[in-house]
Amino acid sequence: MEQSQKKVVFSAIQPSGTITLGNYLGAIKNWQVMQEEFDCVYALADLHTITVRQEPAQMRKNIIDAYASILACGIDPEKSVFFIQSHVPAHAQLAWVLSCYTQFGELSRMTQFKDKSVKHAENINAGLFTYPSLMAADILLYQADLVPVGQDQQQHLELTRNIATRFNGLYSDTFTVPEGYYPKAGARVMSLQNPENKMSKSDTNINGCVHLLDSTDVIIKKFKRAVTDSEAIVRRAEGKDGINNLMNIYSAVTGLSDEQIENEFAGKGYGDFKLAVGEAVAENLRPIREKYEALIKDKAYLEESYKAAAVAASLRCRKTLQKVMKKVGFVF
Ligand code: ATP
Ligand code: LTN
Repeated sequence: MEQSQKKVVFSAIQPSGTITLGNYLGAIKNWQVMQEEFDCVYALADLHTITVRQEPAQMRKNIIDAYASILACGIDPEKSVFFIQSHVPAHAQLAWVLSCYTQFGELSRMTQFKDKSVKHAENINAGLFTYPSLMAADILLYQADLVPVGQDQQQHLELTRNIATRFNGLYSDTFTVPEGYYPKAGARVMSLQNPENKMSKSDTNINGCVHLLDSTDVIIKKFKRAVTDSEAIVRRAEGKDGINNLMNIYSAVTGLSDEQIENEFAGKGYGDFKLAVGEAVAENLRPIREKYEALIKDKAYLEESYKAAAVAASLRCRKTLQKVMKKVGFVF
């Protein structure tokens, strides 16, 4: 097999619900661009998903839906390896080892852990706490150079870099220390209803979150209801969280700069702007939705794709896992 000189990219997304506009603009859109230039490995992080209690039948549906949605976004199995994390046991194996090289204090500082502990106070399980060690294993298994993620994952990525550096220091060079890769526009898409919070799959206010598979009508309605402010001038400024968010989204889907957007809507009200953003987003997502509708009917193709990808991913990470086990002192 040709082992290319291209940089290795790794990223993953949890199949914890239907994919959102935030996931698309903050992550998947970049995945698609990067596969043209880099050696890309992408995963559905289903092991991470059970850190929050899931209903089994719904979880199975979410995994297949997310797999088909991401293919529909243009992730091409001929260009990238796109697999399901639980199909490659090396992830759980390396995660255990790395959890012994991750400090309690480091994990305690993770804001995602703190946030999710508040949100799921009835189930603050050990997996939720050691989540970043599994994420580090995902990335380090493939010797990734670049990890495209939204800004909310920056802290986990820094921890991954610390774990890799620590391990390399103890046992000589073993892991590539990865760099985060953050998209400019769309890095942090906020809720349309509470623009100080990020748009999230698990948002309880359905109007706050645009899903990848929402119909054109639903998308436009959600944007029409987006929370703004009382100034009625389309411009980026501190304290205008709602408008800033809409400008980010509009810029991410149209490629326009802030200045161009401000000029386009000079003298117009928020109603016009919200409609324009809704229409632009709906138009952007329409081909994805159409492709998804076709893919989700073809279960045989989906199964064939994720099975082949699991074999490819397993082969790629075998050497790194072996190297780690040997260095630590396990007997072969
Ligand atoms: P959950 O609600 O279950 O926490 P989520 O919607 O926050 O899920 P993740 O699966 O945690 O999504 O994230 C997948 C990818 O999408 C990550 O790279 C993350 O940084 C990115 N992402 C998630 N939400 C946003 C957002 N609002 N804006 C930009 N990027 C995002
Ligand atoms: N924790 C990430 C999903 C994720 C990931 C990864 C991202 C799991 N493993 C490895 C990048 C690299 C999230 O919740 N967004």
